[in-house]
Amino acid sequence: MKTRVTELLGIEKPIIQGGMAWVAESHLAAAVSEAGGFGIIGAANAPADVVRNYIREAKQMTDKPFGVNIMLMSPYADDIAKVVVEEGVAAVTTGAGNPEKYMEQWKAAGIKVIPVVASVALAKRMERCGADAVVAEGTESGGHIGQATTMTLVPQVVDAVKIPVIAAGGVGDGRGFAAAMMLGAEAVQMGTRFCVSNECTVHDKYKERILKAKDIDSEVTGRSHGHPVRGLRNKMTREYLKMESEGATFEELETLTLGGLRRAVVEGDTDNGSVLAGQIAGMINKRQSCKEIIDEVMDQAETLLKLK
Ligand code: TUI
Repeated sequence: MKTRVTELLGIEKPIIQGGMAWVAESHLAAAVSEAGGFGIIGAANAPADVVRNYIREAKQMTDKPFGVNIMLMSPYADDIAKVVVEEGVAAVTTGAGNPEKYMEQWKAAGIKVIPVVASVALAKRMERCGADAVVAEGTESGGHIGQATTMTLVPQVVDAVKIPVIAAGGVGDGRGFAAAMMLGAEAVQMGTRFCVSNECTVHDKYKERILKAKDIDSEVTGRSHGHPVRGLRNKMTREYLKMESEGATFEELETLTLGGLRRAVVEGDTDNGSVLAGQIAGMINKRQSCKEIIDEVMDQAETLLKLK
């Protein structure tokens, strides 16, 4: 299937892997790119040299293009903005902020720039600054989220900009893919489904938690301090929400979550750690390779869209 996004990124299938913090490292990104999609290394809060190593590792594992997601709240964002230029990555996606100040240097280096947006306003602004495409990410997503749903956000962003739109949030199979195309998207970004892939290096207990999750098992913490984050309900989210409802300060809440994602991803502590995942987790119930996932999604979508 060819779209402006497959052309832009030089990929076969219009499926992009979300730049999940702590989860999206070199093995996952390389496997998704090898399978014909677009793999992304999630820089999250990692220092620049760690990200540089991930990029070099991924280059050893695939000759296909891949990208880096820069989480703009990271204290290392400025350094990582330079690393992607030095290492010549094909594309950068950004999250949790406005990447305007970096756009000129990335464009000058020939890097495709694809900001992740949660609003029409930011999408329009990114287009004006020279973005090549945007990911319109609905509130169904895991991790740091905006307010609008994918169903409402994607068509509004499609109407507001001329650049291609990639739909994210709640897409986990060929039906979600086909629906996104109907809304005007030219690719999808999936995170949670790739998180349980064989090539994903997260702790097995993290994968098990996603595989066992039901439709309404996710919870949003952090709304009171303006950084809402979606993850699967556990001891930590219950405690967090209780403290939040009792008016706990940002600092008090931070102590509860500090290092929480590492605790879940690396140590497999899915009770006290942050098991970030999207609402689609309820539908994700099998382990597969990235190639199997991409082939299955495309096959199902092409049948539904009557392309074959
Ligand atoms: O960034 C994401 N998802 C993420 S980042 C992340 S790391 C983290 N962990 C714990 C707490 C906070 C972050 C985990 N998941 N998705 C893209 C996204 N961007 N979602 C929402 C936004 C966003 C929100 C506000 C983008 C821009 C924005 O305002 C910018 C502006 O200046 O208007």
